[in-house]
Amino acid sequence: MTETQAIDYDGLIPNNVGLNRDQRLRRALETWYPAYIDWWKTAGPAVHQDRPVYLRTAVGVDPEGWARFGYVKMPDYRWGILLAPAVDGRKVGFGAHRGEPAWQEVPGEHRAMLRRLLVIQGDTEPASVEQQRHLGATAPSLYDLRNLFQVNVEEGRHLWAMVYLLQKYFGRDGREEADDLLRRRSGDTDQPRMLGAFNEATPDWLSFFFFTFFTDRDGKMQLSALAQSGFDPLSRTCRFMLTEEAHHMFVGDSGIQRVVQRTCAAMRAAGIDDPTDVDRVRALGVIDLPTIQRKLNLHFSLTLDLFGAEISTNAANAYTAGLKGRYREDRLEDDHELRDATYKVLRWRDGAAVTEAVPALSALNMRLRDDYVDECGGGIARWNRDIAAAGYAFTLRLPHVGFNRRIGEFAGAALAPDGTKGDPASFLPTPDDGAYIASLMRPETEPGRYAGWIAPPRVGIDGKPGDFEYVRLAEA
Ligand code: BYC
Ligand code: FE
Ligand code: FE
Repeated sequence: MTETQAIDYDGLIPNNVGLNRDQRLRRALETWYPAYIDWWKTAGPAVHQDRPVYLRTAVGVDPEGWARFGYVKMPDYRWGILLAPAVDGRKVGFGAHRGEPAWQEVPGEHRAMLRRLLVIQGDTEPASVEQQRHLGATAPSLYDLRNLFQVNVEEGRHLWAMVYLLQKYFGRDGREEADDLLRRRSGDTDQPRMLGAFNEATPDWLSFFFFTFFTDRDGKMQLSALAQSGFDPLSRTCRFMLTEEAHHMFVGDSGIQRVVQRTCAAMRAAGIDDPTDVDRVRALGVIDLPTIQRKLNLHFSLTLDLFGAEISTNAANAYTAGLKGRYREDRLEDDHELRDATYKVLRWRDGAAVTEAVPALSALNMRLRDDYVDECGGGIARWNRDIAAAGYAFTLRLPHVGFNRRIGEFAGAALAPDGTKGDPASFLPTPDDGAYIASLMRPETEPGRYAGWIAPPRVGIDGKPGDFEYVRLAEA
């Protein structure tokens, strides 16, 4: 570890990248700043921008004590550019350049590919903020409202992370890409965000929790793969972004768990033995388990599309170039070049799912997706334990990976969640589900109180007591 870990807070843009020593870059970023704030105010949270929110702000990159908590109005948040400490003597860990010193500048031959990866990564961050723009109006508690805003400001910081790399290392076209990142909008017909799932609506808090559970976890997987990059500034940026990502997934995981707990408790109290008796369950003002399963089906399948096609030459090229590795590449034991290796891919052939061994290099998207699906299983098992503990014979399940897909092998294959032939639409949320959930989305703004469809969390944020005023709504 060499680089100093202290953050310079003096200028407009907190950073540990020596912005004061690079006037050209500093000017470029300070020019971009007002456009960013304008985007934040017009496309970011639609309500409560003028209220003090109890937020954590990154104040260092030391794993211990990197964040400080305090009340901040969101437009005043200090969005910083923070790189994890450099590792002395770091080498390119995989691909054709394996063993060469990690690059501190962009390798010319891979410039276009690297820029594309940065732009795609950067595009998802503001997209998610746009998707979640209206949720602040219906938060089930101040605790949840604060978590939403925490996720939002950190996704804003992740945009800064990519914009820093584009502006510092890509000159004029980097500046143009940075401007375009503020120009595209989630769901816009003319200038949509780049990847499918980031143009979908996040209409309610159940979707928000599934989004942070499933889609932020794709973020974790992709950032982990990019953290292995031979382009060292990207690796360091992603390593620090991953520190923040853990909380986003916690919000989703614990959010769904609290919904499940509340539903089960309400059914028990009402003497309901059959969790699929939807009318009776909904009469209690909680979200029935079958609806939760349909939302799960939707968000899981949308997120699987983000891994790209199972068999991809883009992925092979990015790996061979040393730009994007596998999940935990540095802990895997093989030649890290994958010249002769194969990997099993699930393919859709003549109306049947079949497993085929293909060259491992071409199957890197599939491999990352496999690692992802494994991880998703953990959260679902926890939710199911709560359902079982309440005495209900109902199991939430991940649908088949081919269910409801638009990208890759299974695009358009009409499968039911169990992998048999079926109409995907009949296993996705219906307009009636949406209307019912929408009817529950009323804000709870009293400190320590929670909407009736969700259980309180086990502990507060930053060790705060149950009735802590996470957002001061009365104060401007
Ligand atoms: N939608 O060769 P293929 C996050 C395109 S989330 C639309 O399989 P590749 C976050 C593809 O671009 C993580 N188009 O693609 C989460 C290609 O187009 P071109 C974001 C798609 O490159 C929550 C063509 O289809 N980061 O951080 O192997 C909140 C052929 O596909 C889609 C990254 O994704 C799609 N879903 O894989 C906030 C990391 N999928 O080039 C933030 C960077 C594919 O032929 N990106 N296409 O015109 C990548 O590594 C890769 O671009 C992808 C796609 C994994 C996304
Ligand atoms: Fe992010
Ligand atoms: Fe995130």
